[in-house]
Amino acid sequence: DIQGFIFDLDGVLTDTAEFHYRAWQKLADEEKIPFNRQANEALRGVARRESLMLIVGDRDYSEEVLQEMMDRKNHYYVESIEATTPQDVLSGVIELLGELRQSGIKIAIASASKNARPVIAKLGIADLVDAIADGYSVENPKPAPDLFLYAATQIGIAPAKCVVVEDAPAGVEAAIAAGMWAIGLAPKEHSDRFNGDAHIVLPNLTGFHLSDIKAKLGK
Ligand code: B16
Ligand code: MG
Repeated sequence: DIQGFIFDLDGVLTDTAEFHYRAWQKLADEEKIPFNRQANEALRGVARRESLMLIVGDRDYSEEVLQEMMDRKNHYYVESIEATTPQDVLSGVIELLGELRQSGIKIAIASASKNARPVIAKLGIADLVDAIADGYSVENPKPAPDLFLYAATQIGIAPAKCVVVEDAPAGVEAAIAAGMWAIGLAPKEHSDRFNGDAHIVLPNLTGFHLSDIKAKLGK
């Protein structure tokens, strides 16, 4: 039976995925590197350095220049999350978190982002979860299972009893590698994003209940 829920942050609990995209786009434009919204799909949920490497491709930059680019992108991103408020929690999230807690389910947030804690604080949801794993928690980023396994340890629940909610292929891959159940969130036009790897694909968490998840997973 399901005893733990692990939520990704960007693109699941709030829409900062759009801010990450705009910050990378600005950097790419400044560096005259071709990049667009479609290319950004490959960066979804991917950690900062790995994202930059996907953008620069085989262009040869020194470590110092790469570092400066990551800092610049992060500066743009941090600026854009300044104005984040509890209003930015996505629809259905507060209801689901409340229902999970009432049912005695342990809850963690597991984000690849080094900015996860300030975002969670601004959203005002820190008290609704039992543990937070972020971009500082483990060394190997998603699609490695490490971050989710770390989160499961933090809430004291075996991986096989955890459900992960993700918007990124790299995140769903990480959840499967961790031996967990995976719910993938994607708009209808991108519902094939997870290549059939997610156990459940939903457009968003609006109106979704623990009982629906248990029924769909046969748990
Ligand atoms: P930072 P998630 C991920 O967060 C984002 O989806 C991804 O776009 C970002 O590059 C990554 O965090 C690292 O973020 O640069 O703030 O450390 O989806 O795992 O919550
Ligand atoms: Mg995400």
